[in-house]
Amino acid sequence: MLTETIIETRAGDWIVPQNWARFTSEEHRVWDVLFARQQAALRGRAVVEFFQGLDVLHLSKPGIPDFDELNERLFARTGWEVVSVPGLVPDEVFFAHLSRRRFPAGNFIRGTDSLDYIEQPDVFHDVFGHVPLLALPAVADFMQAMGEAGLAAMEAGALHRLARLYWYSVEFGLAREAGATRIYGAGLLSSFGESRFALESETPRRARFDLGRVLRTPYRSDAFQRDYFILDRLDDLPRLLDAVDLAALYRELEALPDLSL
Ligand code: HBI
Ligand code: FE
Repeated sequence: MLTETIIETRAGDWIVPQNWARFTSEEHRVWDVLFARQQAALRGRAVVEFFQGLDVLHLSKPGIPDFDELNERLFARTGWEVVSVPGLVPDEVFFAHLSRRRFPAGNFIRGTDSLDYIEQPDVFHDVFGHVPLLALPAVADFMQAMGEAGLAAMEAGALHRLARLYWYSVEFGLAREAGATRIYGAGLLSSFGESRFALESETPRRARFDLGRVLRTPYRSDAFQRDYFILDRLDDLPRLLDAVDLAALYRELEALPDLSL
């Protein structure tokens, strides 16, 4: 236990070397299968900026991306870089990284036997789902603001609220684009089944994005969402938190019940 604690303290930022050379051809093949399948599934479903991000970051190159190569392009565009982590990291570590334009990405990939379900965010969810839109200034700015808002929410004992905002935008967000509803959330971009479900199923509720409502809507992390929120446009993201006193809003919402799932 002591050794673990010492290691954790020394690696307080939980960053581990990606050690890209160790990936096997089998692991690279899993990435290629997931990439080809998801790119086809997202045609006409993802915001166009997602495909532009894949392009400018050369993510169509076969195999698991080498973060050193990826970071040269990503950093040049928006000052973001991907750092390699062994899985879910503690909230305070996660949001601290975001606040410094560092995106924690898994240093492993799911097995061929579990292409459609992952316990922990792997390199496909993190890099295919989250990173392409980090090449877009509006999203790059919003993600850094989310890091800062996450740290402030923890201070205010309101992380569960901020986590909902993160969940219904960064992970499962929808946005209007060219007269249609499109996906921009990483959890949807990287999910074969839910990328269709979110746009086409009759089951979930889809509402125009409203910050107060999002902060009052619980979510589940083990099933498709029951609620999706739609931005009028993706470019509204960096202004979502403008002129909002989140701490005051958290206090106000304490007096109100959660909205039913
Ligand atoms: N750690 N590696 C990693 N990736 C995440 O997406 C992540 C995390 N730790 C905390 C966290 N997400 C959540 O608290 C946010 O989803 C709100
Ligand atoms: Fe994620």
